[in-house]
Amino acid sequence: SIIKLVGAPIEIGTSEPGAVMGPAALRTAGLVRVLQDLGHTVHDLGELSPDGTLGQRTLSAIRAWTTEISSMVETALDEGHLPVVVGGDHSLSLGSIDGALRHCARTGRPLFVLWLDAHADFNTLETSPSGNVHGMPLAALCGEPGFEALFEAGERPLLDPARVHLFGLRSIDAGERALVTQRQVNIVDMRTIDEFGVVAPLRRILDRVAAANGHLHASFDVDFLDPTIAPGVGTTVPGGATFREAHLIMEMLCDSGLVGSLDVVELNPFLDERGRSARVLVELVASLFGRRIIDRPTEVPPLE
Ligand code: DIR
Ligand code: MN
Ligand code: MN
Ligand code: MN
Repeated sequence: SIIKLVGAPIEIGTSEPGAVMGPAALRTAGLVRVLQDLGHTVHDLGELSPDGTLGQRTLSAIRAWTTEISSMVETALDEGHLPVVVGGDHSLSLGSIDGALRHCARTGRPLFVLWLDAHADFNTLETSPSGNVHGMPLAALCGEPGFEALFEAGERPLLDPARVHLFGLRSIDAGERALVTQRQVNIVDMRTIDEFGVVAPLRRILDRVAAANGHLHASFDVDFLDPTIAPGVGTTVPGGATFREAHLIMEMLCDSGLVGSLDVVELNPFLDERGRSARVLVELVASLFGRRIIDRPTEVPPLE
């Protein structure tokens, strides 16, 4: 399928300026070229810039982004393409997941979300200690009250929290901790990864999505990675995924063939070290889209 790439340079959802430069840094690091070199057709839709949002830091400005990203993603999926939204802060997932939900409501396939992130992003306006919307998108998408201002008026499809899989969690606020438990969000936290590695827990998630013939939306927050390999993000948390763990995850996602839409969010080039994080992200996206060292044999041949 054709990759529909769009930049969403939004930073209204965060208090750390710089995410607005994320899409430009990913392009500079070779994102489009790498995908083309893998044989993909990439339709680069450039950067979104919704009317009336310039300089605005309000919920209604975020709604303008949500609406625009949602319709772009929905249309791309309806046309059989694979939308990739690069940010920009994590509030852009309000739009990408809303669009995927609308598409899935029509096809009847269940939407699953793989949220690769140090954080749960399940705060509400009430539980959030920071007030930053990038820490709230999952709660809003799952229909927690108080988020009406973030979406167009009228009915919208809601995300089922039981189909959300947090992966790599290692920082959670007290209020959202209670909420994710109550809503039965699925969690593979860093302790689980330390005990079992990434393969077994991810395999279970992928098996579940495949068994349900689901659409998998992957949302990759840069802070999922360890700050030593990806310092270019506003909210680093120690103890993140290694390059090899993240790389293996991307290869498994590729092999599964299940990922139908993708976000790459929270890259902050202003905090990066000479483009390091951007380059790491491009490498990881390349693996997700089919770069491999050698083809895997279906069975490992016995040693002589
Ligand atoms: C924190 C940070 N939980 C908040 N969240 C971040 O502000 O709600 N998410 N950085 O990626
Ligand atoms: Mn996040
Ligand atoms: Mn549609
Ligand atoms: Mn995060």
